[in-house]
Amino acid sequence: MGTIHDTLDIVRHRNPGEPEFLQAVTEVLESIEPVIERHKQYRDAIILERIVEPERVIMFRVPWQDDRGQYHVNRGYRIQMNSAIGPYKGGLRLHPTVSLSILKFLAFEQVFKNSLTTLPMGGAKGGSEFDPKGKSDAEVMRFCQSFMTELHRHIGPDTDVPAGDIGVGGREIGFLYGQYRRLANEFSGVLTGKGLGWGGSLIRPEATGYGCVYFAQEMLKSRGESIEGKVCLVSGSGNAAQYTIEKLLQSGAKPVTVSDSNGFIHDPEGITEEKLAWIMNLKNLRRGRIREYAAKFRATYYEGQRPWGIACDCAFPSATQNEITGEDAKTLLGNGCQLVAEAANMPCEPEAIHLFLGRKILYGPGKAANAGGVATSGLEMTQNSMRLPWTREEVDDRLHQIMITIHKNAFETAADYGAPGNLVVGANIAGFVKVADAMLDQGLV
Ligand code: NDP
Ligand code: 2IT
Repeated sequence: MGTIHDTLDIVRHRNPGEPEFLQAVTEVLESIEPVIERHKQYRDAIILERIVEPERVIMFRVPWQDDRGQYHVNRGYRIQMNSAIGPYKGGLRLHPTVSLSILKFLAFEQVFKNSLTTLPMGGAKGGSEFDPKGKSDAEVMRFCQSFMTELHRHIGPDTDVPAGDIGVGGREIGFLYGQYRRLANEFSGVLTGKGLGWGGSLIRPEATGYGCVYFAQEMLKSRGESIEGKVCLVSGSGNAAQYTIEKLLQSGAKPVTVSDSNGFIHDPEGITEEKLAWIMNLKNLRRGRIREYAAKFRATYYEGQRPWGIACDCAFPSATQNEITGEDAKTLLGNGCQLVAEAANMPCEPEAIHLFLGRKILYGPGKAANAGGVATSGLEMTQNSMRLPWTREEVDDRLHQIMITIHKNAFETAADYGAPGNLVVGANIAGFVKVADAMLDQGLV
């Protein structure tokens, strides 16, 4: 009872057809074995069996009408995974690939990530398989209003605080917030990623990317190196990717790729601030495809491919889950890549992680490396509670400090448990212990 093997069997049996959830649970459970062996109280209290079971799964119908008057129905979800250390917290994803499995993996990861941030936040995730691509603003608004019409009864500023993720940015958070405010008749910090004029925090848009580069700098520092001059591959071209590139540029690194779900561009001269501003306009306002970059600037577009075949020093996967396969990892290693920092959630397949750890390159798992986004959401919640906004510098300093602390905690925990330099072990154990101890303190929850 209470062992890793038993728990994985239960998860497999209880969640058929959920490969991503099983993948995330397996990665965490296998790496926290030393802590389960060292602490009998976790085994006695079957903490593992409890922590892999969501506290609550909400699934609901989202009917909406398109601009031609036709009716549609999508499925909405909110996975409230664990609230032992704070209100549920985590993003909403709108993407055709969304499924129960994907949202459960994301909610599970979020529990440990949020624990690492040092802030009091539980873990959750939600969304829908609704595809915002090709929809008008009015259609997206009607979808968001319908989604929130059901979701509002399950969330609250001290209960569950959603935010953005793939397909959910400032526009969608605005529509969702407006509908919540009408239904609840309250103006509160129930969502994060809000507009600056109505409760949002400075630096929240930048936070995931900036935080990931801060984390990468700490990883490099542990080997007496710096990011300056490093050739970097970035995948994706959304929120996480854009601000990863911005901070890389500010730090003197050379980002040379960017991608979307259709392909990637390689710009050997480097993506500059001007080119980045153009990408932001393309993706955030015109909502176009990244292939247009190659027509505008001197660069090569590779249709249907991912950027991992380009020679680099560092890689920043910033698009989606399982975007670096074992084969990609071999190519990256063969080309001399020495750092992988995950701005996306679970972008590396297990085989890739295995290869990176085996070769002892610097590997920063998402729940540590991309925790800056949710950490700054936590700072937005703090400012909302105080009804007092902080300056850009204050939020950025706090974000930077949090990323330094997460790295230190993961690094030291890894060494403490006999796996020096292994930030998978370090992040998973450090994130787990805080939540597990809270669950022990609170009785059978
Ligand atoms: P965005 O919607 O802003 O951007 C997503 C980007 O990834 C787009 O370029 C998109 O391409 C690409 N993409 C999405 N799905 C796929 C796919 N199946 N295959 C290939 N490319 C894909 O989302 P974010 O930047 O916010 O999210 C990116 C990653 O970062 C996700 O893993 C997310 O969970 C993670 N993350 C985000 C945080 C945040 O605060 N936003 C915080 C922490 C992690 P296209 O334009 O073609 O759709
Ligand atoms: O994966 C993530 O951490 C996010 N999408 C951000 C969640 C949040 O609540 O800010």
